[in-house]
Amino acid sequence: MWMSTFARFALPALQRSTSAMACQALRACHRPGQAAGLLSSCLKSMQLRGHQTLGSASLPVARQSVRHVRALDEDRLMEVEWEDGGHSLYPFTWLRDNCQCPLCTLQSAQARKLLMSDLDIHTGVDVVEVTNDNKVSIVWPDQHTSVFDAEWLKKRCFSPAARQAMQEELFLNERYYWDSKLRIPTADYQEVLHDDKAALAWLLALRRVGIVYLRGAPAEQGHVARLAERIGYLRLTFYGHTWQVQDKYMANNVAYTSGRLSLHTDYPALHFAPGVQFLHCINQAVEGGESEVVDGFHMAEQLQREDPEAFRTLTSLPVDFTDTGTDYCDFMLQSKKCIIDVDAEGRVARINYNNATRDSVLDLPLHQVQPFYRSLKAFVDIMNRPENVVTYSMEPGDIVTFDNWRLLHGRRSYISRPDRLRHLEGAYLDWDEVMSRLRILRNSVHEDM
Ligand code: OGA
Ligand code: NM2
Ligand code: ZN
Ligand code: ZN
Repeated sequence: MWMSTFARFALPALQRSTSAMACQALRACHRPGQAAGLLSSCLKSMQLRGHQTLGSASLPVARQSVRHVRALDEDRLMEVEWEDGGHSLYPFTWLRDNCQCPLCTLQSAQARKLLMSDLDIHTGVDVVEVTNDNKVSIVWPDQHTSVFDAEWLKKRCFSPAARQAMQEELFLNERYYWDSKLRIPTADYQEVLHDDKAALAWLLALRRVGIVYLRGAPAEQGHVARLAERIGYLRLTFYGHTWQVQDKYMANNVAYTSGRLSLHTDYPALHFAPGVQFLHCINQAVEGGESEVVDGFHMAEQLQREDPEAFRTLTSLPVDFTDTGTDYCDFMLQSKKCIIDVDAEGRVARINYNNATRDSVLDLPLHQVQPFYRSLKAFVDIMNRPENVVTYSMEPGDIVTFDNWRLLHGRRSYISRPDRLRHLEGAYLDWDEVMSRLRILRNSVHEDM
């Protein structure tokens, strides 16, 4: 079932564009657990944001042939003319720095051996030529020789379009923004564990959509750790390697009560908050306990449009967060974070907000206190709009996996009975490890095709 779905929708997509569409293999459901169409249909209701590089970004580079090379000595650039008529320029300094020979590169680690102290950043070249096997050869003034593969060079072309395509291939920063109409991409837990194509589709959708639902896990502890091992390793925090969300006596966190959790990101009290979160439902409450999620990037963009002043405030004022207690060991955390982080281009990059751990210490001059509250209220009002919130109810055996730098999540209050205590097991990972596994899976799935 999985294979046929995948073969029809994802494999051709993977051949064309690795990142964009493998996630179509995932089934998508309005409420996880209901049968529904493919992710492609849910994507129709979403808006594609970020770099618009879908077509070119992840195209495997076609066989590249070099027609001609020449040195532009004046500008200290090498110009490559490609068979398809295109041109690329490479600075001499960069070429010398990235010589791939065994003296300059430790091939077993694909790491640079050449030291900066041995790099002449004003070097010229003696000879540049195309070799018989279509590589580019450079002889440097000291007679050291570098040989560059055509495809290797093409991927590293300095044109804005090529750089953008390479960055998208490496980081997959293109996202689908969504609202309450999202049909959460859903996959089978066992398939994700045992099938590389299923695992790749899972991680691609986790990156692009920010949330993927997995069904079919046994309703017992240990499976968020098993899932983390599928990727690499989990992120240890003061709440342990994995943690048990239950109504606890003398709870050290509001999550460990039966109360409502308003929409939040986990752990803003850590300066480096966990990038990815897994929550596995082992037992659901008799009443209540439903889950809620919001696309924080989408809602922050709405705030920017509708209330630029509030957006400016929340992207510029650092807020104190605090968390004190004992769990894995005793802890006393303090952090300072803007509630909305933007990247160098001003795009929303991360949300840091948990009302429970926002500190009573508020390091602001008096006159900024009321404007801060007004801005936070505007943020929360947009976040809570019914058209932004996706609600679902987890059943035993379900695992939700989501981007904790992007999504806000919450739960309704619940009533447990002693014979049916609500119990979720959670774990954190970081995006570096998840992206690492995603790139490896993408390469191995490609090789199999
Ligand atoms: C948490 C949390 C969700 C839930 O523990 O931080 O968000 O459904 N839990 O209990
Ligand atoms: N838990 C669920 O920011 C937070 O305190 C989130 C973390 C206790 C591990 C809750
Ligand atoms: Zn060399
Ligand atoms: Zn949480």
